[in-house]
Amino acid sequence: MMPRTPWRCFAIACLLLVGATGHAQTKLRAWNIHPDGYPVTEAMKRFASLVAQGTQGRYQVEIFSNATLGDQPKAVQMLKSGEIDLAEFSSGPLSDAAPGLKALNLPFLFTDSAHMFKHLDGKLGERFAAKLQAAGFVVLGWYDGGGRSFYCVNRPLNSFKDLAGARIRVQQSEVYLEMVKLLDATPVALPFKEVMGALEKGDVDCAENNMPSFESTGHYKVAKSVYVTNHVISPEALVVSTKLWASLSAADKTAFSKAGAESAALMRELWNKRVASAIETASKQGVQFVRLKDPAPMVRRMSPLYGKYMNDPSTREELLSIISN
Ligand code: BDP
Repeated sequence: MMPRTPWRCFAIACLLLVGATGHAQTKLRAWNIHPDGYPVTEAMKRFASLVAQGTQGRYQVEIFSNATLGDQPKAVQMLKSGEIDLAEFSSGPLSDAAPGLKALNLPFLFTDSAHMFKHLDGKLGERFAAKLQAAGFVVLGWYDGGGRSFYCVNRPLNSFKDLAGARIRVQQSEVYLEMVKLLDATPVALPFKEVMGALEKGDVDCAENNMPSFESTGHYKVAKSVYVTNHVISPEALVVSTKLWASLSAADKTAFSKAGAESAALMRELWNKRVASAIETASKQGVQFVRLKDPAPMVRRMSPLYGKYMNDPSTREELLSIISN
């Protein structure tokens, strides 16, 4: 009988593993910025279990939540280069890697999430997905980033003019930086996880986000005035790297796509409940919500942005089809 050298033991272990499942297992690394219980995280968990089911356990998705693998702009680059396999991104930072997506960040473009999904679930979504694929990202589901609003520490907000002179945290994303400048305020691009500290220390006066993030980050504990502008109805996307996608068989691609679509449906359902509970939590803690009644003056203030992106050949066509529908 042959002696059991270490390499032989290893080879036998591999054979046993493959024998037990019928095939080898591939582990995939998924990046996520949100905590447990957040709609994005829960939908990604559903995606992971559907992928495992649909590929008979050959693909196992491990979710790294809370941006433990790095902040969003860094993760966008990591996914593009295939260093991570999967992620859920906001269209803000994603548009820096795929400039055609900048159209989606324009203020007051969509009236609400239903209007946004009418486009993203149709032809326009396919066009954006093609642009993303050319940049290294394969879209498996459009998630809801809801309406984003401004909120400040020690600064009552009754009009967008009250934001003038404030230092406002934004995502690292061109349109967001330009939008805040047009409000006569100073944009400060900071990673999501650093915003709470910056608000507490007074490094920034204000920030802007959707209500679930306003609540999950604890920003509502220090920023007590919210101006409900819903200035950007922001899409988010569950994406895999083109490198991973190219390595999948046709049947596995179908399993991944199905899992993506189902996870997006779950996400959107959880989202609406979370918006309501976030507003309730913040209200109970004394947060004052003032609604923007007439968006027209703020829209007029943003007009240089519309001019710029209508003249940009990478965003013009998409903008035209959203505006005309
Ligand atoms: C949240 C998005 C997340 C962004 C974050 C931000 O879900 O992807 O990173 O806003 O403002 O709503 O950075």
